[in-house]
Amino acid sequence: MSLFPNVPKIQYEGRGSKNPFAFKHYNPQEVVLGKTMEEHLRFAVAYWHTFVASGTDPFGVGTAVRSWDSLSPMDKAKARVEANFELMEKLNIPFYCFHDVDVAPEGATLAESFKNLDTIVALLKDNMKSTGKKLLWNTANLFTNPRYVHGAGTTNNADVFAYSAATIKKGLEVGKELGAANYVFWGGREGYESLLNTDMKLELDNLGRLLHMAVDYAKEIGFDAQFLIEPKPKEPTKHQYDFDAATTLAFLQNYGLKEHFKLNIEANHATLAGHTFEHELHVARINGVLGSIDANQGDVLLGWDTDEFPTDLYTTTLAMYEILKNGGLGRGGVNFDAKVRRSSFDDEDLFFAHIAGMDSYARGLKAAAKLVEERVLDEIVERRYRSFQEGIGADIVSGKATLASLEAYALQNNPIRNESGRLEQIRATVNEIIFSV
Ligand code: XLS
Ligand code: CA
Ligand code: CA
Repeated sequence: MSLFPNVPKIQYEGRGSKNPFAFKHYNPQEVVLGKTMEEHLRFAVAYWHTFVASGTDPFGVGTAVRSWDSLSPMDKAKARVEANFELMEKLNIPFYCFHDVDVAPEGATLAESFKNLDTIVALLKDNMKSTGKKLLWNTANLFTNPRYVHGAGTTNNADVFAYSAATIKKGLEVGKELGAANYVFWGGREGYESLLNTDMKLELDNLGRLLHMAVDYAKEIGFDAQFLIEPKPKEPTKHQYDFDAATTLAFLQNYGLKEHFKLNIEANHATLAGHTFEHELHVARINGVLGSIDANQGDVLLGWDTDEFPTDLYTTTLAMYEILKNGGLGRGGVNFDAKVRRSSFDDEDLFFAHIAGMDSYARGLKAAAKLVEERVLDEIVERRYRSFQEGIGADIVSGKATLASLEAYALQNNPIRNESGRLEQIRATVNEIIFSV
């Protein structure tokens, strides 16, 4: 039985198609820089936004109209599994991602929650087998339930720490059972509100301990997923410990975890941190930890995590540029951690939203490929830094220069000349490339 009877299979029709149920740019088998679009992009559906979110906001209840709305919690969970695989099939999306509580309702006890999860995981496994769809990543939700009011791995309450550890242990077992390519840690409640009642050092040490336990356990059970940690600067906590890529990297290095983790970089989290998405991707890339992305966008006029579907071509182009420069995302992918607007409450909107996001990334990929192929930015950057290729600059880079040798050089080098950065001209060039593909 179809849960989305009004939606046909979405095909690539190309630029100029007026069919809203068609891709205009995402052509999975089209080869770009030696790989198909499907291989480059590794799209994933975010279970929580697409099948669980109902459109609530601080001023109103849900608006989404779904066929499973009136079912009991377990039946609802089962219907959502069907919906997930039908949507993936119709949109030709190969991967999905979920938190434990997205797929199965929490029980009255931890044991009951695990039992519910086992039932649904078996169903997910059957569906994955029959459809060939894969799990990009799973994760444990350690932030929604009131028990996490003071944090999970960074709580003041050791009982909550133990509960969190048990939940992560189960998450790793589920990931293994479903062959997840990655496992994500996003510390929603891992932060603090005020230093007046916080032992920051103990909290961070405990978080380091928890992540080491997870690394050890994954090894013990032979779960070889790539571990990912996802930075976010605020919401829900005022001071989030994993503020941005650079902060998270320092944490991983301090606690001897860098070799076990990469980063899952989300666009909206980047902008909340006061960075561009490409900045965060770049920081991760040059440090060798760019693992996966949560593809969405914020709203410049709103200061919160709106998780909109990505449609800004400038951002998708520069994001894909970083990904191409990274040599791809490896086991990672492009996960649509994005939700339809509250006013887009029909089932069809779920499809239109994914089509918009997939086309925007496909178009970004094509533009980025052109930037790479024609070495547009490489040439600009190489030219701009050419003073480090010879003379005194080469001495600095090679380590030959000392303060004394630089003083001797500077004393006789008058006047110093700088060159224009030509930023407006460069932006116009990038615009031309985005228009042209
Ligand atoms: C919330 C986060 C979350 C993570 C997974 O803002 O984006 O959804 O991706 O827990
Ligand atoms: Ca995310
Ligand atoms: Ca978000």
